[in-house]
Amino acid sequence: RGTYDFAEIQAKWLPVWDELQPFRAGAPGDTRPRKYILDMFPYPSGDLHMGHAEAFGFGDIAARYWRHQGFDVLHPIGWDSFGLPAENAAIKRGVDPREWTYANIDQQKRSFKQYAPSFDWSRELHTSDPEYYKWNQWLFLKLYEQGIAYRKAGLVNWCPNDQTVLANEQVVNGHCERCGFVVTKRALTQWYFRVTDYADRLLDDLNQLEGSWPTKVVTMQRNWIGRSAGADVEFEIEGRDERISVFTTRPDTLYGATFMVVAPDSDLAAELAEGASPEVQQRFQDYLDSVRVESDIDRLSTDRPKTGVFLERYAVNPVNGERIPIWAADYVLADYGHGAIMAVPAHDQRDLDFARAFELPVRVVVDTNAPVTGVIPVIPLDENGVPMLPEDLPAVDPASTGIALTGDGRLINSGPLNGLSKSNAIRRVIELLEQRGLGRAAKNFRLRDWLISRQRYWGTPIPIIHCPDCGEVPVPESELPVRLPDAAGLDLSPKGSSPLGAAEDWVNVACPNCGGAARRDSDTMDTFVDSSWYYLRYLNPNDDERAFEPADAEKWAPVDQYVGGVEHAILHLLYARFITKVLFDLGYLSFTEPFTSLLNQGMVLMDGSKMSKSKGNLVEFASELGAHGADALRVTLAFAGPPEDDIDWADLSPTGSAKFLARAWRIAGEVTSSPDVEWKSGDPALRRITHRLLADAPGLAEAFKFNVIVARLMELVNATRKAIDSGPGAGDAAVREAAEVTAMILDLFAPFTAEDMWERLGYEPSVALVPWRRADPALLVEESVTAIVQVDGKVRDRLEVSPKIAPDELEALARASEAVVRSIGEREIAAVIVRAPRLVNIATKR
Ligand code: ANZ
Ligand code: ZN
Repeated sequence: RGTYDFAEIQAKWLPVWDELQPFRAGAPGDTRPRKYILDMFPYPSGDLHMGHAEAFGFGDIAARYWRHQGFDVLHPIGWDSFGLPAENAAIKRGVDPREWTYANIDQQKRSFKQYAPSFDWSRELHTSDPEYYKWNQWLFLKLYEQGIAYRKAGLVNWCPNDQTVLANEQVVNGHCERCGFVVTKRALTQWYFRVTDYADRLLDDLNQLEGSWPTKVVTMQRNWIGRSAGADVEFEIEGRDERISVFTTRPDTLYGATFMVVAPDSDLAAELAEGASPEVQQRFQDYLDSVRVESDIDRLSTDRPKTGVFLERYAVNPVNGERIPIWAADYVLADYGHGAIMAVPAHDQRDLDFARAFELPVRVVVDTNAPVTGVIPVIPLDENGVPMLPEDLPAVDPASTGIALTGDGRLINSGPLNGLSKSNAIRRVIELLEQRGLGRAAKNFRLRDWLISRQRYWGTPIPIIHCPDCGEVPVPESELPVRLPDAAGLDLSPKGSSPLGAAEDWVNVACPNCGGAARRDSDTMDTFVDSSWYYLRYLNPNDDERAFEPADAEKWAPVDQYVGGVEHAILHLLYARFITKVLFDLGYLSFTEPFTSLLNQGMVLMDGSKMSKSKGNLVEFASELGAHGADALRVTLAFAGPPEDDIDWADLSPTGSAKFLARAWRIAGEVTSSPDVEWKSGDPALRRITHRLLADAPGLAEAFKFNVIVARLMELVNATRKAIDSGPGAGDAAVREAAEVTAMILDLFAPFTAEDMWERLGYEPSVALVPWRRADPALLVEESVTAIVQVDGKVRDRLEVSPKIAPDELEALARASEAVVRSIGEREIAAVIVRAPRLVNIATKR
């Protein structure tokens, strides 16, 4: 019988799988329906860690499950191998980023081979291969043709430590996502993708994903895109020909606008300041210098003292002709809305803080004490606890309380709007503004265009040539890829301009247009460009004619199940959704969302905190793999809890999992019946457990309740053990059936053990391709017990009932029994005693 030795089993089956290639997808002529199961590809920094083990374990459960359900499953793997960390590590260690990266890939690959997710290795890709990044460049050119890729000068987020620009998405609470340094602003000409053109669609299409994506992720995307509805209102400016537009979500409060604020770092502020006195101009300049180094988060914070400069200019309120002062203040951002606001201090907290700091007038225009239909007003109580009448309510004066009135109510001090509720007033004032050509309904997004230029070496070169005569000239498609020059001889240390600029042989080229001396764009692309479409490249990663074949996309995409970390809830997923929509618009795809269903795995913690080298609590994947084997690790991670939850490695027991696997494996070796045994002859009790698992596991797997399936497998293995030791014995057909089903389902979690069990049960590899056994409905009905019905102490009937039957239900059945009715005849029933589920005793009057 042997003893269970995971190392031996691993060594035995790896070469067999390499030979058989059971996980190769898309064989010609394969008529099975298709599924695309994708894990977010790893970043090759160091070896795999427990987080990878968990995430890729879950992805593999899904892939294996769908194969058993009869699908041709595409489950590929590749490496997100460009990017800053490789470059920084390379700088630190003085090695070539390419060598460092590919050495890490080799190591991760070796670990993956041991861990054995059911990848189709023939589709492996690396984004840092010219064969891959050529198509990033192709994509860039497509976007450029469409005007979706464009260059503009502007203030960009700048990390002074990494010496590179950052996308808004890479600035976390004002700090660099990667190194934690405070992000500042810098004026640079950069490449952008016009993701804002897609803002409405990116938002609206989230509705389709609701229910199949985690709610949290959908909400985070919604907030990030941040659509708000309101109005643009135009203000005349004294001494200026053109009006100034402001965006407001509360046009109903227009009569309460008592001043205007412009962003100090906007062109508008600079222009308005020009007309001011020299002292004010100086004050403005000083203020601007201080604002430039502030983060947006700080600027928008409500609990900071308000600062600003009066520009000695006035605007005219379009509805009442009132003259209002114009200030420059940092709490208004240059790149949101129009970079200017109408300030309504009575009803906006930041405006109120500002008005109180600079003694500007506060005018209440919404009576928030007045009841509004559909809104239940909170009626304040007086000191005796008696509800106060509206006329007794204390006057709420934001100027003295310092609390802005942001709620609903009835409009006051607002001419034609008086008496209207907030929403009606918004509608009415927009009508009035539209009639007079002074404004219109408008919406705004928090989302900004995607800044994709990076001043770093290890990325995809931007395929543009700058010619002194022709300007920006795209590299002709036939000349792609623009290969990254060797790092040797280049100074990779961050300095604010791309290291590629110093690669003289590379950067100096003839203009494709006029042949004159020109220079290549020396920036590289944000690596999120690489990952925005990689799911399409897996369809044929060796295609050197095109990025992907639309017919393949039609066959396989969108991805049916995407698995990865919640840290990608915004950036990567938003960009992939965006690029998918662009490719749809260009006619390459027939769908608009890349990932139909998303699973975010939780984190693997150690003693309650995130594992990290610095905390010294890193559980090394390689050593765990060596100690317990792939199967025990995978079972442990799957059994630890719902996949979405964080798990603490310290609480888990890979040795417990190994014991369970050994028990299952031994059973397969003890079965004495042959594969052609008659299933029906087997022990019904054990068969019921087996078939209930067969019936329940699909629903559990599709709801990601993997831990429940493992628990049920443990139950089945225990029941099988019992049947062998103290039941019908190892030769019973039900024992064989249970062992076969155990092997088939165990393949989701412990592929090596499952394959070995399968062989011990007398079959050829691979268990991974065994079609799901159908549960026999006859074995799914609940067990029944026999209830005895007595009339006056004599047994009159026997009923087959559920062991869980309720007493009144049992009584009703007993009273309805023909034999019982006959025996009672004309007599009257005196009493009924029910002992569910076994006995009903009916006594009659005699
Ligand atoms: C007047 C007003 C009255 C406002 C009121 C609010 C309440 P969201 O929802 O985030 O879109 N705003 C507009 N542009 C701004 C900018 N560039 N920087 C900072 N704030 C700006 O917010 C829209 C509201 O934020 C706008 O509506 C405007 O203030 C302010 F009782 O206008 B509101
Ligand atoms: Zn030229």
